[in-house]
Amino acid sequence: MPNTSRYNRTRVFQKVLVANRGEIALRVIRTLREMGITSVAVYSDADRASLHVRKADEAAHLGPSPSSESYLRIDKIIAAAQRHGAQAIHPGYGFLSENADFAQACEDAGIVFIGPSARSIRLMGSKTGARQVAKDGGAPIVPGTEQGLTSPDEALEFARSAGFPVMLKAVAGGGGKGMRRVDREEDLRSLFESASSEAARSFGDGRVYVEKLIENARHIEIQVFGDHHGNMVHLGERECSVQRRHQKVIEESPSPLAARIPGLRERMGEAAIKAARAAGYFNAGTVEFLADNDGNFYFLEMNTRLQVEHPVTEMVTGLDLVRMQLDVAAGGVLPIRQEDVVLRGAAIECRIYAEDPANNFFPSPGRISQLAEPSGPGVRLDSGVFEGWTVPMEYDPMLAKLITWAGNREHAIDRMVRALGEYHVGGIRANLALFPMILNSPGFRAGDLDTGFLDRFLKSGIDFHPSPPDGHAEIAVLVCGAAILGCSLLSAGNNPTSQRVSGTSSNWLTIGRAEALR
Ligand code: MV4
Repeated sequence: MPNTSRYNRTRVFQKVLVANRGEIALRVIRTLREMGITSVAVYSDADRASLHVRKADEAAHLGPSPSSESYLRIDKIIAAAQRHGAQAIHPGYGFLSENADFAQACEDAGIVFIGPSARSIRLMGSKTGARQVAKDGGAPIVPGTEQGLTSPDEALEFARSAGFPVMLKAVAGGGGKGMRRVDREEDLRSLFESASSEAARSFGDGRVYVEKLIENARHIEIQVFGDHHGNMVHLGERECSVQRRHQKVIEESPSPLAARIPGLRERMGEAAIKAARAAGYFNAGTVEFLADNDGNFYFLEMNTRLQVEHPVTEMVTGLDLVRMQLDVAAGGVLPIRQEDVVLRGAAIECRIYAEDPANNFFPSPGRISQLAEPSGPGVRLDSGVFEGWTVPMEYDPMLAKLITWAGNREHAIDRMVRALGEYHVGGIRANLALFPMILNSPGFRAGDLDTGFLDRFLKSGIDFHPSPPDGHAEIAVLVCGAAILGCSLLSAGNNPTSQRVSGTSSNWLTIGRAEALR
């Protein structure tokens, strides 16, 4: 019989192991169910009663709660896949998802790793290697060195010719670790040493390189997708500038900058494809850029996994990225060409963390005694929790992602504020109250974002909307909340007078403080 599948798969998976936990494990399990593929969950002691274990068809116990003894154990995960007869492993994000040795171990065991090749992961895992690959492929990179430096003198030589400020970065880096801004020549040596020793501690690799510092940039990333037959598309951009300490808080697609700069998406998309192609890339990947308001952009790094924020891309493209990952990993041809990719409307994602914004974002694990979840038009909730469940302290404190879609950005934001109003988490602290303040700030509404946006917002609140728009009196209360929240972060609770900036107090904060003192 002729193969009439438009995906033209050369093999089909009957059973797939999901090497992850929480909301992303559930996300993958849901698509497996839709595709008629049997799912195998894995879990640690702390996750015995977790949702991903309950929702999977089968489950394999890995070991004790620490990730190092469970979700990071390559040997145990491969053994579980073999025991259960899984033909493929989906790594999710975090844990082993960008571990080239894991991808290689899967291949060696005859199991399909649902992601790029071990070689692509390894190439992009070195930040200088990634810069080299991107540059050779023809993507613009930040001026800097493509090799690790052997001494601070080499950094000084670059800084003198390129001009200060510069950024020292770890070759093995990521997430801001081993990264130092250098403004003055006299600081370079000591900052070089501290960057190098932090890199050695964090990555077991103390090598450092240097780049020109790009000031007040946006973090915009391009979703790319390749198959094993040389086809590659990009699925537009995500604006991820709203972040704190290298942890993203709000993401959206399209980027407000793309509406202002005609052709930006196409130029960034083409650059992303060039970088990915140069790495021989296939499956889902994300190319990160720093971009300025003039439409200049520079390759930063490539994430060789499905990302936390992939749902905003799914909402505007109408695609299921996990289904595409599975089809492509099974040898299928990409179901779309570039001209088929259309971004429709706008989507926003808020990351809901078990942490207390009124108490310096202190983690707040514990039992969820009450849970009310939002729904309705244009609302998607990717959650890994349920009422009565205890959030373990061993792992990332992200509880859920709330995503809204609407015909345009303004409506998507309105919808997000509405959905957040339906959301209640009791028993533990969550960062829910933070979002309406950010979302309703004039800066966010105007799309005037850069990677310093959230820090400035949390610090001041003073710059934010002195005169709320007509008919939105409640925004004034939220503004006060931002000012108070900002001051409470600055004062770290030591200066009671500084918390009363506007003369009013915010109710949620008062309640939050009382509960925090219990
Ligand atoms: C930069 C930069 C400015 N100039 N590189 C932060 C984490 C790492 N992935 C790269 N990062 C940055 N690299 C140069 N040459 C500013 C940042 C940066 C940043 C980047 C993306 C998202 C958030 C950020 C927050 C602070 C700094």
